[in-house]
Amino acid sequence: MADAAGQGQGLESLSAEERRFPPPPGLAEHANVTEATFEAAAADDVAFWAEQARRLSWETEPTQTLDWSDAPFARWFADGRLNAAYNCLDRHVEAGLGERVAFHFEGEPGDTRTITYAELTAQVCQAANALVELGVKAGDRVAIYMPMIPEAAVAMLACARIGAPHTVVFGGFSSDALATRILDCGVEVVITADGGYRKGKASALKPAVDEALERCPEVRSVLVVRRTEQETAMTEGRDVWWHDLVDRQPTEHAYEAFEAEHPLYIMYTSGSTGQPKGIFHTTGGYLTGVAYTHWATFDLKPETDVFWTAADIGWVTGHSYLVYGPLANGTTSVMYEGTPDTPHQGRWWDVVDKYGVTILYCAPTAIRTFMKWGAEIPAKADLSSLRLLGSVGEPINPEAYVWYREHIGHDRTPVVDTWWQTETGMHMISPMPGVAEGKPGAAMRAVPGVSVKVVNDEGQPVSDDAAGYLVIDRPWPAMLRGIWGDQQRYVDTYWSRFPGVYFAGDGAKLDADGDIWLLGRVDDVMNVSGHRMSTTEIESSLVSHPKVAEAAVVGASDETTGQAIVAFVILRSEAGDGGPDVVDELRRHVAKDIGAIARPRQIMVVDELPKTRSGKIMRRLLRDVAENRELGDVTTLTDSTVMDLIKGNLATTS
Ligand code: 6R9
Repeated sequence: MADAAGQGQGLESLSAEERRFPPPPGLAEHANVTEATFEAAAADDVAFWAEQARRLSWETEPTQTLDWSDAPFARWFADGRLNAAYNCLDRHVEAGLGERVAFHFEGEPGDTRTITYAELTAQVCQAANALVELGVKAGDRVAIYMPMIPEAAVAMLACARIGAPHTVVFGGFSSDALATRILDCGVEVVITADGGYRKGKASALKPAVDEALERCPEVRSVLVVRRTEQETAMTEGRDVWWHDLVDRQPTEHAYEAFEAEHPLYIMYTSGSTGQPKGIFHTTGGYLTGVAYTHWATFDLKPETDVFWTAADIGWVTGHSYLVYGPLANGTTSVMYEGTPDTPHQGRWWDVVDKYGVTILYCAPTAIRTFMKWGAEIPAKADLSSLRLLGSVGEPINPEAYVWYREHIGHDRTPVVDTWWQTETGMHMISPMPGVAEGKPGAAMRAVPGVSVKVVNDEGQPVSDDAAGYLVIDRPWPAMLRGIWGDQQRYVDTYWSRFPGVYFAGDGAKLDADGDIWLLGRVDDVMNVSGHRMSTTEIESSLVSHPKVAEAAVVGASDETTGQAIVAFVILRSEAGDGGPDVVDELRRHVAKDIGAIARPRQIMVVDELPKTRSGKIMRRLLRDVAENRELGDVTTLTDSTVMDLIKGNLATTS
């Protein structure tokens, strides 16, 4: 377990954390979730979820709740039928909420759009009709590669409406990453844009699609939103402008209800091996899980709250808490296109002020960046509308938690640290703001209806204050239904380490109150700015460069990004010393191959890598080097002088 503690926060510093923040009285009094909720859920979790499913509008009400007879393949609400887009849109309009704002969109250059539920419904119907015209049928997969603009959400919901599972590929990923995903799930239609705005500039997206499609002959149509109006090459017979095709469609579309287990989307995520995994989610259970947790964790009051998830739609957080959860609950949300420091470092706080944001949900890496920029920046804006703050994506260090609460929440707002994964689909561990006495750095306890444990190597529950592995020992409605095209890998990855329970890949510990503290990944997955990156995937990319013989990648702790990518490479002998620019060349190669977020912070050229006798690279030692620490135990190395060599090497190259 040394690795579990090493990747996250030190156990000692956590145990010393004694600050406590009880819920503000007003919030506790009207809280959506109380102790009684936990008791009811614990008494009968299946009945609890059956009740939560009633938040949705079903064409055919389910009579079955959970079928776990073919574990670990779950079926939830299997005989129920529903349409996800209807649940997010039309039903609110039918209930008289058509004029409620669904999205306040803020573009990076300052352009804005206010979209009501009635307008969003009409736009989604038009896009659904357009997809039908392109020949998309229920069950066909559609890739979405878009900037953060309303059409991204419209595209997702249009797919959901016609039962075509979408796979959203983060716009920061490379053409190669896009091609791999298109090929893996057999996409025939891609929705994209000419470009988006980032850091004050129009940044093109369409050329990456063109490049990807050279490898994907099965793709027959590309639907292109005009956002930046930059020069864009269009391939005759394949590419069509959104405004040409979608805008002329009728604003009504008769939806069909699908089985609860109909696939809703596929989201690729890094695992501990090179190949990204296509995590797939289905309709009824997922929507139940995200609608419930969005309401419970954020103590949502949809009539009055203005909710802002400051995450990209290309990640699961954007799926569950920017699109499906908030819209299922009839929430008013903010969607922001750009970076936090464009045109100035106070942009987020201006957005909060302008729209009266009441709940802000973002990643610790953003909070640490704001800390670095200084508290005087948020102090200039009026943040008095905020009543609740959320954190997601990586462990939040106590200092960042307290700074967030103090300088953004002005000591009035609870902070909810939500632990979950692409695979879990919904929040799994989080304080419930009306009952929890917040502890900086702790994700606290499982949300109502969810059951987690911390176990040792043998799968036995650990005693208080000991570190172990986080497992989930009961199925939950928004759980992944598998890995697209590779169900054996699903069983092997998640259900084999500890038989019968779901292994999350995270280290955790329980404190004396039974509260859970997350300690970071225990596998070869790094967490860079809240994004999951696989060490193996980056190693493979480096090794694919003709000058590289061998590579080892580690996540070194980084003050801002949580972890940073540090690579050690051995060059091929024919490459000589690689030339003066070899490091730059390799960094660019990885960025091109996977995406800019995968570009290593540092690459060190070495002659040897530390390996165990069984040939496993000892990343722990490399992490020591990357973090400038004294070396840990080197006795399992084949050759213990290797580390001296590496350190000698670095002394001469740095
Ligand atoms: C939602 C999301 C999942 C991994 C997960 C864990 C880390 C997420 C966390 C957290 C500590 C939290 N993680 N939330 N660690 N505290 N509140 O981030 O999904 O991209 O799949 O990443 O992120 O290591 O296993 P995903």
